[in-house]
Amino acid sequence: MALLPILHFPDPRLQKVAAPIERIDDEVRRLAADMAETMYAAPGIGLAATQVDVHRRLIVIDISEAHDQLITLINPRILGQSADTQECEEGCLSVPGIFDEVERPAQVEIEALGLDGQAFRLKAEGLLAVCVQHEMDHLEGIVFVDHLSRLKRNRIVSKLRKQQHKVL
Ligand code: K1U
Ligand code: ZN
Repeated sequence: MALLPILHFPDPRLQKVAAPIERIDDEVRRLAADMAETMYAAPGIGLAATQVDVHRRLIVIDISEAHDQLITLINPRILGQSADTQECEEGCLSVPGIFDEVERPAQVEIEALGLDGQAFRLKAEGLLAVCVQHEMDHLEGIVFVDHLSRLKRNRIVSKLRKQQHKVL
C-alpha cells in the first residue's frame, strides 16, 4: 500500500469531473486501499479519488473513531435527499487549515457499488450525510469553499497561496 499526494485548492485539477468506473479490477482495488491508507494517515474521515488526481468515481469514508467502519463507494449516485437541511462545519484535506459552515440536505439516500461489484444502498444522516455529500461534490469538481461567498473564497485563496509560497 502507499500514501498518495493530495492536491491542494486552488489546484485546477480539483475542478475536473470524474468518470464512471467501468470495471472493478486490481487497479481499482489497489487505488481504494491506497486512498484508505492516505485518509487514515492524514487524518481524515473521507477522501475522493479526485483529491489524489485520479478522476474516477471512487470515494472512501470512515467516520468511526476506531477506524474500523470503512465504506468504499464506487459510482455513487443520490437516490433522494431530504428537504430539511443541516448546517455543519466542514474541513477538507485539500484545503488545509480552513473550516467553515456549509448548509446541505440533512438526510440522503445513495446507491453505489462496493469493491465486490455488488450494488448497495446507504441512508445517511448527521456527519455521514455531510461527508457523503462533501465527497460526492469532489467527484463533480466542487470543493466545499465553492459553497461559501465569493469574498470568503477569495480570502481563502490568498491565505493558501501565501502558505504555499512559504513552503516552496
Ligand atoms: O474530503 C476531504 O478532504 C476529507 C474531509 C471530509 C469532511 C470533513 C468534515 C466535514 C465534511 C467532510 C476531512 O476529513 S477533513 C478532516 C476532518 O474533518 C477530521 C480529521 C480527523 C478527525 C475528525 C475529522
Ligand atoms: Zn474535501
